[in-house]
Amino acid sequence: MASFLQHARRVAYDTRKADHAPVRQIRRVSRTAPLSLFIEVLEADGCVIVKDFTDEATLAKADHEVRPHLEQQGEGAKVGALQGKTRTVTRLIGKSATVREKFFADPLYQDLCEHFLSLETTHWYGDKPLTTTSHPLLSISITFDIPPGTPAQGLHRDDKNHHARHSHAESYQKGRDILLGLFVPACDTTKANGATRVVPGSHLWGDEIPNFGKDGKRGVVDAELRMGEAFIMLGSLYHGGGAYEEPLGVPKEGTRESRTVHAMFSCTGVHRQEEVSFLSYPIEEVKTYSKIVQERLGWKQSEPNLGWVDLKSPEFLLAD
Ligand SMILES: O=C(O)CCC(=O)C(=O)O
Ligand SMILES: [Fe+2]
Repeated sequence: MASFLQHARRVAYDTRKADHAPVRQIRRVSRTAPLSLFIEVLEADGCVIVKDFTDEATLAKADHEVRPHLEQQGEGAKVGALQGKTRTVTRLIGKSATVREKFFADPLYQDLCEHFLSLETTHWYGDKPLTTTSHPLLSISITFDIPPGTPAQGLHRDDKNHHARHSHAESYQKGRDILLGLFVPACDTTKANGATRVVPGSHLWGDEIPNFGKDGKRGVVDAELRMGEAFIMLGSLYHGGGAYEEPLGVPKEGTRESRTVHAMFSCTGVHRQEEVSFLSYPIEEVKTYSKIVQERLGWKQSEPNLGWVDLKSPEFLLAD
């Protein structure tokens, strides 16, 4: 297995072989598989599909909570990779208890965040060592809803927001990434309706101009997802929303035709969150959230000495 992976890596990432790099598929793994398999696939490919992440009833609940916010939206934002067509629901985990407690708080996703993003460091007070751990934070939660007539996004890395720098690597080194994303589709996503385009293996590329070939498709795979599946990717993976060129004539009853995906990104506990959680989620609402969500929003200090109030971890403010 290991040598097969090494070979596949060499073939897929050799940017000098410009024209015939094989397109790898995104691997699908069942949530009953050991965590180590998810880690192995993420390290090798930069992304993985969880086959049985959730179910239709849970997706229907999330849809019920999110859809009214979506339907209120007119023009989409023009910022970052967004080009004005994509409708969004920001501060998503405050608007949907289901997205928050069933998707974002999912133990598999959180375990992977802990593995890839937590930081453990030993430092010295004189000759006394102290080892501390900083746990991940939610960076942003947002629904991306693209209607027919949406062009493909330019392929990009989401850790651009944190000015991340990358050097070419033959194999994965823990600590390389500062973001881990979770995409939960609210409909089946296909090439025709703008499934996210991803470049498996590109998390090991450096910062030089990426080579997607003359046609811009080299190494690019459509992350076609069935409802109930989820897509997890490292923040250094090249990706972008796909094109939804023509209406397919398949809107759900009472809704506009669109491709809807709920996305959540976690960052390390020492990076700045994309959405300012303390201003996005009022304290009275945070008190009703599960403990893991409170912690991931920053209501627990990052050891040592970050995120304090009066030199104390802020969760005492949630106590009454
Ligand atoms: O809509 C998508 O599939 C991805 C959107 C995205 O990557 C972005 O806006 O940064
Ligand atoms: Fe992105």
